[in-house]
Amino acid sequence: MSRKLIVATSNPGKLREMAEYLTGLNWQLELKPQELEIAETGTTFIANARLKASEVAKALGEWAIADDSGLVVDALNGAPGIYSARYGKTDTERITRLLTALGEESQRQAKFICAIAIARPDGTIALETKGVCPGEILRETRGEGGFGYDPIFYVPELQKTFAQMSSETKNRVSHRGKAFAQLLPELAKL
Ligand code: ITT
Repeated sequence: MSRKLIVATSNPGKLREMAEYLTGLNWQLELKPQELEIAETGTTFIANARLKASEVAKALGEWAIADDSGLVVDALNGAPGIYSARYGKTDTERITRLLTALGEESQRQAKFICAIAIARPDGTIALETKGVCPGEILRETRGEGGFGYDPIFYVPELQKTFAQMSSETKNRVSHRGKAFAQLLPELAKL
């Protein structure tokens, strides 16, 4: 018998990627109701992932999975970090603000971080993991795929931005891909 797993996100790009990792497992995925919004009051990615998973699980009385992620830019002292979603109203605004903040700065190292938590129906945390993907911030957008900050996040080893990669390639190298690679064997044991 398959159990229900609520995917606790309102971000369609994230949802698509999360679903790609989670299909084919013995879990029946269901999206959280839109009106159920959890305030991200934590000060770390892990804390916010736990909070979202736990509150959604408790509210619905079901297992829930949440992802808290963001872009950490060295030359901006780690900004936008856990505030990546709140850095602007749209993806375009967020990208423009980041490129303006960096200006002609030559130190453009950055990393994407993804924390994932899975909560039991009573809100206790059953699993959590974190994945990191290092890269650089370009001076302009490149590529059409992906979502969010993907068009300005360049991975030197592949000589491509996340937005220029196939979804298979992004899923293999990304912060979310790394977090799920650790999570999936543990999820299978639950
Ligand atoms: P939920 O909390 O509802 O899941 P959110 O968009 O608010 O959705 P976060 O608080 O975790 O999610 O913020 C993540 C931010 O980082 C958001 O602006 C994303 O677009 C961006 N982001 C995360 N992963 C990304 C990826 O793989 N590619 C590009 N941008 C990403």
